Amino acid sequence: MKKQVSFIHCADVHLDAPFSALGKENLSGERRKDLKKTFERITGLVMEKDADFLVIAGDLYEHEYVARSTVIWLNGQFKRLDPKPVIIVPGNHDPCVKNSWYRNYRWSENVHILTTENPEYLDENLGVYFYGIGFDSFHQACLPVQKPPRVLPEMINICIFHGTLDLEFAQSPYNPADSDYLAGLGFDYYAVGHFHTRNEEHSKKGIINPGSPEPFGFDEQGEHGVYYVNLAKDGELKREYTFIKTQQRSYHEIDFSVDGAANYGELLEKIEKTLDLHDKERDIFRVNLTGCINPDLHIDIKSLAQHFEDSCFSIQFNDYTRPSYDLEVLAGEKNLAGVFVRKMKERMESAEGEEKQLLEKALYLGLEALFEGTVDISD
Ligand SMILES: [Mn+2]
Repeated sequence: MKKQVSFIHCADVHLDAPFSALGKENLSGERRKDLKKTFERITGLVMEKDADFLVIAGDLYEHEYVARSTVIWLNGQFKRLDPKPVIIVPGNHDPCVKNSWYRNYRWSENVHILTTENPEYLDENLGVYFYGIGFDSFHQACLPVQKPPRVLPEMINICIFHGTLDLEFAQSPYNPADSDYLAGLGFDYYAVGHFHTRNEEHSKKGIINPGSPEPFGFDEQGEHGVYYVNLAKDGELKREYTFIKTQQRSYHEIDFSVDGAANYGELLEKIEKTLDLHDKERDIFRVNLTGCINPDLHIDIKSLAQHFEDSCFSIQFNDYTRPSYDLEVLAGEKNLAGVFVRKMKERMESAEGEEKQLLEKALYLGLEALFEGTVDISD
């Protein structure tokens, strides 16, 4: 007896996520369109590879934000795959609560939603047994109590799990499980979802997390995509998996030293050159300005952002620069600035960590106030 199947495994699409961190409403709207394009790419991959089915391991949409029009569009995507099955396990952002779209919408016939009440789906045609461990509420501090799996040796057995793997989450656990426990259940493949960074660490046990197919912030800068998986059972199991990048845009956080910029024009030019190393019109940037700056050269991060607004999809600046005062010289002076610098240096010497940083900031703001008569603390 020989069994062989191929499928696409995705998770954490988060359709209609608000992207509130992007600020501007038009940008967050663009990002929501990106998510749809990404999902179209995923269903496109199922067709292109002529895969047998699509597995979605939770957080397909955001229950609190998803629009009816998006649900209708999503069902259209599923219909496009018909008769190839789509197997869904609800995550903590799209849990199978009472008013869930999973319960209250007439989905295309090829869609199978595995819930706590009904965690199994046996596809006789394909010879695959599916078992899901997901969410029927927004938070589950331990695994749901549900019908235990029955792994069928003559079938290919796939477990779809949305939750936290191998982590001590003392304060905020979401379906916590350890990889040895999962592996012990005896499935041939574990389609995991929840963390947005891809993880193949336990691939030898058949446990894979593709991460989100689209990144959602500056803490998700690596490659984002899905897995194309091949499982073959001929006495023994053969597992093959390939990562496929699907993201529309990337996030870049860049530390940029202003050292050596003599004037504003030169500063703009240097930033421009750094940005030119990337796809400015496509990607999302956060530029952290560091280093010492000539006190005459004021940095206004709002007008900087405005300057680059038209040539970049999204850009924001943080100002971590310090004015280049000569503290040694100032401390030797017999005036108010001299006394201030000496006192602050004394306090900084006995301080540590965050307090020290705060005192340093206070020192520079104090000097600015003394020399300029005014301080800009709007940011
Ligand atoms: Mn999740």
